Amino acid sequence: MASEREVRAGLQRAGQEHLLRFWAELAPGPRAALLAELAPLEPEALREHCRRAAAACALPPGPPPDLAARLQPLPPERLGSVSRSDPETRRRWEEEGFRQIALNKVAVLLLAGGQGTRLGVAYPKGMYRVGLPSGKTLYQLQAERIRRVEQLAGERRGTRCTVPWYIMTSEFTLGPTAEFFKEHDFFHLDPANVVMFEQRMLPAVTFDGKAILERKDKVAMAPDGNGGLYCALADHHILEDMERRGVEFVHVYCVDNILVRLADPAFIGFCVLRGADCGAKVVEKAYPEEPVGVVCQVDGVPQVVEYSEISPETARLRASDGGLLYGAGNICNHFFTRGFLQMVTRECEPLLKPHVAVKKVPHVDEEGNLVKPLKPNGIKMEKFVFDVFQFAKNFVAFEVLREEEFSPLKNADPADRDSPCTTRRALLAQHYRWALQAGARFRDAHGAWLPELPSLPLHGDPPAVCEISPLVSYAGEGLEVYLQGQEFQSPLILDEDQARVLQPPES
Ligand code: UD2
Repeated sequence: MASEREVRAGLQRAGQEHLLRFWAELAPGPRAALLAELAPLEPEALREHCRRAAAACALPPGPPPDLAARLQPLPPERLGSVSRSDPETRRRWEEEGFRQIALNKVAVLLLAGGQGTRLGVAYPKGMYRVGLPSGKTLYQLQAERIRRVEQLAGERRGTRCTVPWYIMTSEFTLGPTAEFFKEHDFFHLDPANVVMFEQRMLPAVTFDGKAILERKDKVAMAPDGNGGLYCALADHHILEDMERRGVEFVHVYCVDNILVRLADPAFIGFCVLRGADCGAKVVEKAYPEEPVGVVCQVDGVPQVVEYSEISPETARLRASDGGLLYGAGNICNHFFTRGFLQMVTRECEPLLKPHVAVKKVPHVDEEGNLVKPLKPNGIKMEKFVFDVFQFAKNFVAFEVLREEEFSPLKNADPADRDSPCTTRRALLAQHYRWALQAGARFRDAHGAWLPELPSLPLHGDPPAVCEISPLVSYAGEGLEVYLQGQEFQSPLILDEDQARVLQPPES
């Protein structure tokens, strides 16, 4: 453990000695905690971090003035599309994806270090229950999709296979996430195949480049963004772990999309058959201001322009067919080859430019009083996971259907978008569609038939409550055996292990 003197010398070099200004009044415990927090901050990097934050803040707000002129939509040859391809092509993609999974060459990597500020819960988002009849959390749904995709791949190829689950956490999420997995027996996954690792934290900085003290004995730290992935991969030797397991392809995804298809065979297969080193799933943006990045080209190079960094005028531009010109919405589902990740972590990570977010950061004033600012007073710097797309040799995008694959949980109820209510509805509507497609019919409590496709409303509650365990079906497959030609009354829960069909008792 570094001594006070060493830490103080480092802080002096970084121009941040004020972080020790309450040292004299701290008890031994808080002193040790503060030293432990400060010791890993390398002086030159800290100085540079604070300098960059202040410099970025001095720039005028909004996107660079010339950005619009440098943007272009992604050329069509880089884009695959589920809805615009024929069944045979889709089958080939899927087949290839399953083949790679069965060969144990595919891993999934969850980005779960975020603080979930908008949702406003004090625990990691993956532990959230959106109110499904089964009471499942986002983590449980994801774990069960991993088990099911392993099973499907194994059955096709007559083998047993594993999709390792890497989970990037942060200081905020590691403890509770690890605890939650233990409590739930890793959702029946082998713990040896669930690898949690922690991303770095960075200090929040004032507009004049000083790191902020949140308490007398604590620096205001925040995770370094989901692009902190690349440092974290190197810090924890994760790529070496992948290599030992023979993993060649990694599906990286964010925690909050209730419909996420882990290790999606179609996406993996498409990327592999295209020889891509890097890929992104996209959906058509629902409306110009939707908070998703836009997959496009900047100066001819594939990139994502984040929703916070595109001007409203550019976001509203229309193409000749009437759709949004920049309509390829990033859903934070990425494909990387291990080789690409290796190259990025070794060579390109330092080139990633941090993004600036101006926030209200609680802090202590000169006298040591706690202050909850009413207006933004600090800068948080984050790297973005997709900023490595620019280094790809062969980047592809894969367009999927929103109603099948994207419904993120961002806001607390009663927000009208991306809330527990909208995500629950999206999942239940999907399962209702799957059940109808498999030949089920539903009656309401009075015995009247409920509507069938295609008269289903796109928004609002589905006519019947129907929840299908991911252990029974990953993407709507295999349901005929339980549902074909059968009548059900809402709610219908198609349960896992024994594939039980749970029905309310006859009244
Ligand atoms: C993300 C995408 C956005 C769009 C949207 C779709 C980024 C930078 N932006 O925006 O383009 O695809 O999702 O829902 O990817 N996280 C960490 N560490 C951090 C910060 C975040 O692991 O330091 C994780 C977080 O736990 C989550 C994911 O990254 O799983 C996305 O983070 P977010 O919810 O803050 O991103 P959002 O919605 O602004």
